[in-house]
Amino acid sequence: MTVRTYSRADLIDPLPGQHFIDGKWRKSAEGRTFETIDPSTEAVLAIVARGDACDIDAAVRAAHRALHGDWRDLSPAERGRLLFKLADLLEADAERFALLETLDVGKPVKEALGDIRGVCATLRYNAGAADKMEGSTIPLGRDFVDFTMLEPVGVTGHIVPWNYPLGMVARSVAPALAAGCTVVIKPAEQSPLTALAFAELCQKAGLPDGVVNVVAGFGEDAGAALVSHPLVRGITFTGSVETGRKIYAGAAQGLKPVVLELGGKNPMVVFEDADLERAAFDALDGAFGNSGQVCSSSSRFLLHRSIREEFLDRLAEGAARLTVGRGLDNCDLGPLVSKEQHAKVRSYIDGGRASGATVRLGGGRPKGLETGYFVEPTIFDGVDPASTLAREEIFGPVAVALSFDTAEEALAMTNGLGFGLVAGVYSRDISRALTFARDVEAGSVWINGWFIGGVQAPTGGIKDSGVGRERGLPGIRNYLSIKNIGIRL
Ligand code: TXE
Repeated sequence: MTVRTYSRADLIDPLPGQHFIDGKWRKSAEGRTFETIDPSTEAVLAIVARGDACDIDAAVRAAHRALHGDWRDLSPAERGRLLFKLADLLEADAERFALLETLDVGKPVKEALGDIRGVCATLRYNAGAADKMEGSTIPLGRDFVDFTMLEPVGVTGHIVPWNYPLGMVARSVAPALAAGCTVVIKPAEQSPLTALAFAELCQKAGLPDGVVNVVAGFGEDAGAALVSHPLVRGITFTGSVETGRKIYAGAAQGLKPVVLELGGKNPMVVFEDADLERAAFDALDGAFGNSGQVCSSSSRFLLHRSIREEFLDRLAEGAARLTVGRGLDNCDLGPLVSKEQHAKVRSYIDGGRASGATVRLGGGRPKGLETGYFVEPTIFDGVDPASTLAREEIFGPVAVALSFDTAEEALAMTNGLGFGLVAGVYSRDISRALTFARDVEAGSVWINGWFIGGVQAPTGGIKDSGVGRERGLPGIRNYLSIKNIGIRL
């Protein structure tokens, strides 16, 4: 797909910077706004309505009305058809959405286009599954008929992060809609634009007013109000562990089910018999793709001591070739999303140096990029496994290398953290790889590849990395409630 040139004004001006509630653009009840920043230039990109509990209440009530309106009367297949149509409209408008994403979060346009294609795939998967979610019959004996009906859980709240702004919206909203729920989305304050544009597109696709609502704003006011609203019957959140704990606690008060996808510190374990060319190639995208702002990034390299130098040489050679620049230019890595994220990553790099780890590559601001939240692809070697560099989620383009001698040691290092999102293993010995996969504490295990998966494959974490699974059919079941019906004959 080639990128036609839109001016900034073409992209930003048609969006009124208001919430999308009940099929209409609406200012905040209190008239408050906030600025969204272009992380490539640090300049204000757009002024957006800042929602609070009043706006959330209006959105949730609209969603609640829609739940009991025309939407309820559509058959699952008809809901699916609307989602297919939405995917077609988005595909036709992919370039605009990708450019908006690039301006808002800085990612290279080619990546943003990939994200939008991923959103189309997500919509289509869930569209196709809408009329295939079946209940079951329960064998109670000759004198009874007992069966289950699946019903939408109700209005669901979706609190999304900024690393894949529309991708994260679609990941939970598409299955919720396929299940027949109505939704209120709270995009991240760093990246509200594509979610707002998407809500308008939902209306164009024919989804009834109030089925998809978006309230822009901050976590502590709009996000928390969504979690505690009594008419919201389920919460899906992707973000930090700290905020995930707050959301879980808030949802518990209202006894609401949650899906939480939190952080990771995902080990790529490379054994001495691995295909090193493959592993180092995957590691480039794994560690530096989306500037490392990926929950499932390969953020810890556990390298068998005998191949460690060769692996790191290959990785450093590839990373040195990555171009860093503004997302609208044809670069490999864009800036980090925000000043705060930039400061966080910088402090990990400084702390890593101070802890005695060796900077094998990068560690600074790329030359010629004096403004914008840029960080060079960075590789740390000689890292103390007990250091924060080795244990905490950095969420930036920072690869951290540790060594091991035995499989037991690699497993202990892998399972020794609170996180349990993804673990990867590279070995030509399938028995060794599968033994590792069996014993590792993670929601996903990838063998001889990284970022293996897609909309069909469930994803999610254990331990501090989260609760529940998204994608695939389990992703739709999150939004369906089981009703059991028993009949005495
Ligand atoms: O996350 P938050 P932040 C990790 C990553 C990053 C760190 C901080 O390590 O450096 O989190 O990022 C909303 N009630 N991930 O501060 O706070 C908020 O408005 C309800 C990993 O951006 O988790 C936003 O919409 N909502 C991650 C969303 O939560 C609240 C992706 C995420 O914000 C809230 C992003 C509250 N009290 C960051 N407080 C991943 N797993 O992919 C905030 N929010």
